[in-house]
Amino acid sequence: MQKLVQLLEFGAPGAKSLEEIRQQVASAGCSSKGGSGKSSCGSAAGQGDLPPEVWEKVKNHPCYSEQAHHHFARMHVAVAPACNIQCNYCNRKYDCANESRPGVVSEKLTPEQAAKKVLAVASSVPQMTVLGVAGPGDPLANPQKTFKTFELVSATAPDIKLCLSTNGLSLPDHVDRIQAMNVDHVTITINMIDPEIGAKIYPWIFYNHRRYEGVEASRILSERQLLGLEMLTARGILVKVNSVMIPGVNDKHLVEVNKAVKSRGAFLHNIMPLISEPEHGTVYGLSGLRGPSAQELKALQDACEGEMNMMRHCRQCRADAVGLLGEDRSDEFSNEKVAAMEITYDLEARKAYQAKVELEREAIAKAKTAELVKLADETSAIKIQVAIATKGGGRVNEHFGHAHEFQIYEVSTAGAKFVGHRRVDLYCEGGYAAADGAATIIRALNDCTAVLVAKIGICPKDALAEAGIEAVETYAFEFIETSVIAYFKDYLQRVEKKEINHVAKGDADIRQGAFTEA
Ligand code: CLF
Ligand code: SF4
Repeated sequence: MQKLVQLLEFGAPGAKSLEEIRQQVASAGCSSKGGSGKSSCGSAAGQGDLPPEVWEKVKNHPCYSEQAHHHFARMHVAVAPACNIQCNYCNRKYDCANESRPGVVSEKLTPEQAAKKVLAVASSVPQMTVLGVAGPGDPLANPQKTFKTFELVSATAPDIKLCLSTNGLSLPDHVDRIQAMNVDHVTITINMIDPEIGAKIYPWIFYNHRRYEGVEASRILSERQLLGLEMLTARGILVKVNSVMIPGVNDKHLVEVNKAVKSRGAFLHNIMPLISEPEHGTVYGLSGLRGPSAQELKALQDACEGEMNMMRHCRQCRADAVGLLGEDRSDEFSNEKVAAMEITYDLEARKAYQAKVELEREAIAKAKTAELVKLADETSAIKIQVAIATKGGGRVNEHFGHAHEFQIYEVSTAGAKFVGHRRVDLYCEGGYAAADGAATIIRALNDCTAVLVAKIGICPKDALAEAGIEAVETYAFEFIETSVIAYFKDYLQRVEKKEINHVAKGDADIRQGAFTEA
């Protein structure tokens, strides 16, 4: 293992890319003794924008740092099945919608199973830096299981950050324990501060051994959420607030929620789109309430951004998600597979991987600054959105046909900014183009001027061009933000020379429905 540490720290011939390093750590980390023998088991603020002690807490957390989400992964363990409230966007046979997309949890875990799974993942996925408990119910409605899991993990894998997500009803009762367990990151889902609006979201809560309904239930919930938020921030614990944007119910009200949570010290606000389909069996799904469009969501996030940092890279993960945000490797770590693994937890190798990522991030920041200088003389008021096919690492490195999602950047003469992502169905299924593949992707990217890809075939390229989206391979394997800025500079020049017309784009779809097999 010493050799591996040296390799990670100093590089070695033929093993220079992070991808190669990841693979080497994976193959050295753990193995499966399954029947087939050994197998692999495996926000926009940056360093200068935050106080050093805060940067230390967020720099490797994929949800709290937009930069980090290109490089670092999280995992959830489904140890918390019960819930103490009912949300109209949740059907308990699906994941908690506070922190997840609607897909069933494959397996519920005991704390002991969860701790073993964490070690297995950490041993083979060096990018995994955060353990979150996010359901499938509410972690603090299952405090014994949640805290036992944290206790076991911090004893065996002390470098892993602990994170939890709660509806907040029980939060004030557990703040001291959260602090004592060094849980530095807590998410509270706050969808309203007005109980009248709350009554349209929460039919009931169960509190102090009794059930409350209507406005009274939401008044208690809101008071407990805001009290919990104040108690956490007073202790220096970073709090992210998640809000589900429910058109016609709380969409306009969320600006008020944003002000209220900011004034109480929340670090980050994550406004997520309602996911609502009849097949989910939720009250909203069955009543036909729709989720917001991409531009409706963005307009609300933009309206709140002057107030505080907005998270725009949330993937509404499953309560048993494993991997980079946007990928799901939970299948590789089922109870059965984890039980058969030989686990070697190598803290030094993990640290070395993280140090290597730091160097890559510095290179990305330097390249971005250099590219931005080239825009210094531009005065155009044009602003466009560019979609990126990426599989991580902050590079344009995914083929169009293999992309499960596209990252969306807004770019103007002020620079490039991550503004969201779009989940899509794969264009290529088993080597063949999906029947309606290009059409659904075009609907998801309809507000974008271009898509930057590692590679794309002629058919989808032509279909995109017909829809007014330029597919560009020029920046294959380059850094994303540098590429977006370079593309924009070129775009402005072509508009100026009248080679192309700048056209304002329309709205786009946010993918609804369950991604149970992403
Ligand atoms: Fe999990 Fe949530 Fe912690 Fe992240 S997820 S408990 S803060 S480690 Fe992240 Fe997933 Fe969005 Fe949650 S992308 S659903 S915000
Ligand atoms: Fe569902 Fe989570 Fe709401 Fe509980 S808090 S009802 S699990 S979305």
